[in-house]
Amino acid sequence: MSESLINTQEVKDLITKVSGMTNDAGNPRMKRIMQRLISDLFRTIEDFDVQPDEFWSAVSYITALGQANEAGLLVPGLGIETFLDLRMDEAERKAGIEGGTPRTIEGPLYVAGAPLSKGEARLDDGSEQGEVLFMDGQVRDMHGKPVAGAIVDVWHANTLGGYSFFDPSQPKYNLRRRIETDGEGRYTFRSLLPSGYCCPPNGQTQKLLDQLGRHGNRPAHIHFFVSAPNYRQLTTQINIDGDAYLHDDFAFATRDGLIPQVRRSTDQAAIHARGLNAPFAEITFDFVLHPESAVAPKTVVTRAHAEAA
Ligand code: MBD
Ligand code: FE
Repeated sequence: MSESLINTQEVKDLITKVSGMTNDAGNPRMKRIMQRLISDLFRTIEDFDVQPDEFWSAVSYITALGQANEAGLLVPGLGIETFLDLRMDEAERKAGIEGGTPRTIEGPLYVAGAPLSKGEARLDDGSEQGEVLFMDGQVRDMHGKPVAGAIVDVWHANTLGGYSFFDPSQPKYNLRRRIETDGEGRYTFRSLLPSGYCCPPNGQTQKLLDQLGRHGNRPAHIHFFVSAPNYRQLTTQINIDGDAYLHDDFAFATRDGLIPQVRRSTDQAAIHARGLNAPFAEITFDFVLHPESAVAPKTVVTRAHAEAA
């Protein structure tokens, strides 16, 4: 090809008009971003000589992705949610905020409004069999001072890797709770060890991952929002050590400092003391929060969330 089409005046004028640059209405920031996005798209089409059939298959893909409610699944799969985390980390470093518990992505499967209890909770209702997990820990500030009254909002998958609400076979708010820390900043809960998540095998996200030669698996993990007045909200996850996908997460959420030891209890006396009849797992994990800051970006992200009906 001789000359670049996107450098011609005709196409430059087209992009200028498309992005509303020739009018005084609308949103100036949106116009500039759209101008960049459209330019980059045109450049990509030209550089790769994208054929109309290929282009229209991409349009169909986006349509199907939205219809399947998988946009929020493709985003972490393409590393975009991790990139947003890295940007937040960088902004915090520039604001002098370092250390504390690392953040990692929220993912698409949070449901707002889970039952709230003080100090402790049980996340499962006993209807599912699996390895019992007891998890506990303390919420502290950067000086090691306990944060009483913090809210630990926890959610995770069941033993099949499914999340309640999105998996309608599970009870309402199954494996989802909000726990308020006690006077010493402590929380504790009983649940079942989750399994890893796998993208719907016939879904739109997996369809694109297939084209990239990638799997759609996440290692077993447990999600948390940890919040308290005057502290920066922490969005994070812990991974269950030993999972085959621990360092091969399709959503790129595994981080150093978020892989606590899993203690296995096989001692009969300990099993009976817990009222159980099989070995169980225990995890202790503390959350360290930063004080709220006027010079760093806000940590409470506005994002559409489901709420169980
Ligand atoms: C999950 O459970 C999850 O946490 C993410 C980020 C993506 C898909 C499923
Ligand atoms: Fe998850």
